[in-house]
Amino acid sequence: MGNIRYTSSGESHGKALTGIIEGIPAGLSLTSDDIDRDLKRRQKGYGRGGRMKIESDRAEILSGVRWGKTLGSPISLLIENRDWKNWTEGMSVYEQYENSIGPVTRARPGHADLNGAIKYNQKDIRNILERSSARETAMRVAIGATVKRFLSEFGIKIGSYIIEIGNQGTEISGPDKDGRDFLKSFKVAEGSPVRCPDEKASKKMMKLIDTAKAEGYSLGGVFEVFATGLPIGIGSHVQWDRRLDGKLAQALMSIQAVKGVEIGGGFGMAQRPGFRVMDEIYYKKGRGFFRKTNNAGGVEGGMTNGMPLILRAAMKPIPTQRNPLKSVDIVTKRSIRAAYERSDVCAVPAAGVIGEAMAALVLADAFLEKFGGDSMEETKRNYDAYMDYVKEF
Ligand code: EPS
Repeated sequence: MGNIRYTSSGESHGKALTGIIEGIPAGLSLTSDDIDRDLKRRQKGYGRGGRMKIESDRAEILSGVRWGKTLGSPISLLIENRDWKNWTEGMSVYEQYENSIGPVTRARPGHADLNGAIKYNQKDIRNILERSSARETAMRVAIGATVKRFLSEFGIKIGSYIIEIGNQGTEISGPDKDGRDFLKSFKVAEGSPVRCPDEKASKKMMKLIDTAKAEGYSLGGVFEVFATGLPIGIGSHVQWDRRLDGKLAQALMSIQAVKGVEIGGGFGMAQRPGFRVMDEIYYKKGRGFFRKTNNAGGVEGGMTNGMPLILRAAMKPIPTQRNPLKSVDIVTKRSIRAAYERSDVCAVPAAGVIGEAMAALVLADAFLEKFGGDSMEETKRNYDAYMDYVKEF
């Protein structure tokens, strides 16, 4: 990282989330509508809890854009937390409200609660859970939407869909033959309440979520993120921290509750003989080099190979559950049941949208490492020249 830099701040029930992204060249058309579209997508999804009925996320662009175009300067964004109005005292920055609500002392297994409380020396777990909460991913999605806008200028499209919830999967997954229609799957998934491209499986997934909700437990699942239109040669083999697959894995792993990441054929490839794993190379005049399979998921040697990028991430069930698990009160040290106020039953559909944002940030950073440019014109000039060169190679 370094070509695109970004950071965010904000507590889950604080006043707002803020974010800054720097490195997008000058002259890119950008409006808050581009961002709000993805924010809305992240909020949807069957299985979300009461909080999403309160929030209606919108991003305000505070800087870095003039008359609808980026300036090349840092872009800062603000997303208000509507729930803040219920927490003005409990989450106040002023000390006079210190005793307005009691402390959270019952750590939830699987959450940041216990480790965070010990590490930061906090006897009120709220001081940890407010930031570890997946609420902050709203800002990741907003920041990610700005770079998706940038990448789209170069024909790069990024999307996601859900391929598993609990033990319910769909056949529409995994690497496939040349020409697999990612965009079509994406379009179908966008119309599904669980963001799954398979209508039959969608219904079964929803049923599973209904059962989990009724019985008071949470569910995980697997989402797939794809990117099409990537040129050959984004990322590099020359140093461990320039390998694109490594960066993508880290980016997806950083999403709350993600416990596994695969690229292309992923874990399944370990069981197959080599001749059933490698994507053989072909050449045709006019078309250039091409592959008939995509087990590599679009990355070989830490670089894009011109095939669609395919990433999968496995999300564990959300730790907060209506039927709380056994835990210990961090103050009294007595055995108790973990804390529960409200929660989502399943947030895998939302995690897919977050995965798109994280992948887009890695890709935009590596893209700018390759092509550079302080203005869109400059980046496009560099990109076009390289694409002409690749055609001639
Ligand atoms: C979250 C717990 C829930 C989720 C939240 C993530 O929030 P609350 O504690 O306010 O009910 O709704 O997700 C969001 C607020 C969001 O915008 O995605 C958690 O503990 O991670």
